[in-house]
Amino acid sequence: RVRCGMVEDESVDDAFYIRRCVELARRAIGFTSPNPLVGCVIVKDGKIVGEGFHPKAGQPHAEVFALRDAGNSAENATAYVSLEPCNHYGRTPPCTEALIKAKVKKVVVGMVDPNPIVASKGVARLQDAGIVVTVGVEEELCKRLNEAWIHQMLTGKPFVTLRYSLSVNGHFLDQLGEGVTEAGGYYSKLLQEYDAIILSGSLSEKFSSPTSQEPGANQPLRIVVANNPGQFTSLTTEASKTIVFADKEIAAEADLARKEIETVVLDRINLTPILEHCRCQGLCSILLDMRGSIRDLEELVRETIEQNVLQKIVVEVLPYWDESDGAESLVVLNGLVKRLELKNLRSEISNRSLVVEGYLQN
Ligand code: AOF
Ligand code: ZN
Repeated sequence: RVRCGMVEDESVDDAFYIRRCVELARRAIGFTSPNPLVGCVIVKDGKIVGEGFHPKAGQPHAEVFALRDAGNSAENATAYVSLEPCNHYGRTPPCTEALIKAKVKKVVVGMVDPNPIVASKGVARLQDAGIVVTVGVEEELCKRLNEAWIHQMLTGKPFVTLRYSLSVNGHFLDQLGEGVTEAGGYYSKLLQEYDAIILSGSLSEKFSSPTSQEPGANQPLRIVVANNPGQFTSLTTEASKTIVFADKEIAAEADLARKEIETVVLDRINLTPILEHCRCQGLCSILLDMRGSIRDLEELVRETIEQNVLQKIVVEVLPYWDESDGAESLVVLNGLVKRLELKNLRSEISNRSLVVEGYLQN
């Protein structure tokens, strides 16, 4: 376990410790939903004496693990938490009471908890108990850590991200199998962050296995959309659960009832029942992956934009000029929207590709 050594000026280093909290929280990526990722460190005399993170919904919160780790050293120490400590009895008891009982003298909070049952009540409870509280340190980083959870908490709707890969001449490349998973690669890491992934049912078997390769990764639920007659592949794998949304024709043609694949048959594939399924299952984040034939998912992409439920776009540009047979361009989505401006852009360059991501809202 990593311990960070002596730090001379504690007040200047609040940001440093909150960044450490975020680092710890990230260890549970893919496992905490529908709860957020949270990390906590306990610092005394410029030294970390306890660390913890929230491992899974139903299990103790980050603060409890960090306090346990610190033991008696928590007395008169400062607790750093990436998310405001909770003040409610949920699946677990309130963290505010645990911090008060441990006699910490100060709490530094990355961001206020948007959950209406917490929403600043945790801060107020700590202050009432005489604890000094600082709120809003490395706030943007903490918000990004839980962007999907925050969105779902504030809107009651899942966070939807659209993803695709392009050649340098603007053709979709996923049907060629580019951007497939590799441990440490952006796609493998991305998959880990989502509760569900929506895929076309007409992917060839060769490219049909979008599985995160990160060690011990939790795999997203695979939502297969089957609306293209004659091309349906079931995408069954041992690694992750699959549910198929099929239109009537495909369901009959592929004889899905007999194949023991969980299937929802719709007159026509559309976004609403898919999002509703995710909401009912407590799935907070969905990756709409335009892998395979873009035409299969075109309608869904249109609907996400028309219904204003698309939050984020992730585009991978691969270093190829590609004019091979069947190469398709973004033209299929023409006329969808005049102009969309992505905000809060981020990019990542590897030797294989350039990944650009941005948000539709601020
Ligand atoms: C924290 N630290 O590590 C987490 C918090 O059902 P429960 O008891 O797990 O409560 C879930 C809510 O508690 C969750 O929606 C969020 O508001 C907060 N999560 N809070 O102080 C943590 N995981
Ligand atoms: Zn808590």
